[in-house]
Amino acid sequence: MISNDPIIEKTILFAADLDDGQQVNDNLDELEELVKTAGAVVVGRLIQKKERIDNATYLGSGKVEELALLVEELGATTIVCDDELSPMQLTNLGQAISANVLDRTMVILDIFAGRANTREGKIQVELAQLKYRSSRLIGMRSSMSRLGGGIGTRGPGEKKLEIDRRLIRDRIAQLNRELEDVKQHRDTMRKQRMEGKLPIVSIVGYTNAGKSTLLNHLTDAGVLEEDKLFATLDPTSRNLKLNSGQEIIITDTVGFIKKLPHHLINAFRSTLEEAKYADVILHVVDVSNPHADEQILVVYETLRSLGVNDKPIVTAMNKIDKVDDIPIIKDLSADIVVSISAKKELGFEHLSDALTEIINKTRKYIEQLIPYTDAGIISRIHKSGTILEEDYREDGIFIRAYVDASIGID
Ligand SMILES: Nc1nc2c(ncn2[C@@H]2O[C@H](COP(=O)(O)OP(=O)(O)OP(=O)(O)O)[C@@H](O)[C@H]2O)c(=O)[nH]1
Ligand SMILES: [Mg+2]
Repeated sequence: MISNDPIIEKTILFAADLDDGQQVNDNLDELEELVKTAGAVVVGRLIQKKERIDNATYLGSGKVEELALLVEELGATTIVCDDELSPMQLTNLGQAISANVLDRTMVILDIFAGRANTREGKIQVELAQLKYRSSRLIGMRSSMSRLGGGIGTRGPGEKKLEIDRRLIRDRIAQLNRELEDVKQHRDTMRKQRMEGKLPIVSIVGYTNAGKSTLLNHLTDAGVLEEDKLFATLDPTSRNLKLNSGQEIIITDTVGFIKKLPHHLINAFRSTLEEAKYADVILHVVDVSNPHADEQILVVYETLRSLGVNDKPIVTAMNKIDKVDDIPIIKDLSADIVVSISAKKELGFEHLSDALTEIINKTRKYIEQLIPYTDAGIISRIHKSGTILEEDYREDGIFIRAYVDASIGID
């Protein structure tokens, strides 16, 4: 796999503040978490209030000089921009400042590259990296020819870029073919899961909200949970029996974040779309995070952009053990909201009841006597339904239950 270039060490974060309601300092807090997760330290920040982004250098020329001085003063080796930089901005900043120039997307790609475990995850990350890189190469080429390229760069430089681009194109094609293979395998598994008729609950939420912790404490999934962003990349599914006896399949997958790079969304589409095949969305929110409200919005925006609409939603306000008073956080899209602590296993009963209630809404209610000869139906009701009452009588079993609409009884 092509590594995402430089090793990040001492970094300075920078961003333009366009006064457009974006909380730039908060965004930089999050960028700092990302940079730390990628294994580097942040030694400084620089924010410029601006009306608009400078096409050539992102910051204005005075600020670029200031940043160059800051880099020297603090001995920084890398600068990271909170927004995606264009190829021209990358080149120009790289020339003006003696440090590696990165942007938020590159940092996220770098984290993903370090986290991918499965074949699918690895292919997806490499694809995203290559696509990001090839768009930079193409841009770099045009900006270079505009500049005339300088002595010695133009001829061989262009040729090398041509070769790079062809290699990248070939590799992208090969990866796409491999991904197609893996996807088919996954589609088959998904189909089997859906044919199993067990309701599928998909855990979604902002990165670090506690999704994997919840899955681990509900089942014994053994998914990596860490106080780092994007601890989980690969989807994990487990069977879980709710208090009502109802069995479900519950899935944990990659978390969402503000400004999730679109190359990553495209490459990870099949993973992110896991929620599309769910009967119920379980939305985990970290109530101890001061930006919980905004994170909720980001989650719903991302779900919408993935085409996940109109699913019943249970929201679990998580980490209540970490706060003295549970803050008032509204999730207007949720059908049911419960408060939990995944880590301390608080509120699990309410969560289980909420899931049962929601699942039952997607099912039909039956109240009837089923002859013993219909053993197939009886066992399917046991497996996938919620039984409210069961009475073994002479001529059959009298059952009151919620069952999947496709079970052949009226
Ligand atoms: N105090 C407290 N900490 C929690 C709780 N739930 C999760 N955490 C912590 O929050 C951090 C993130 O948890 P994860 O389960 O890895 O979060 P995630 O949503 O899976 O994150 P990504 O996979 O990175 O998207 C870990 O350090 C957990 O121990 C909770 O209920 N209370
Ligand atoms: Mg996780």
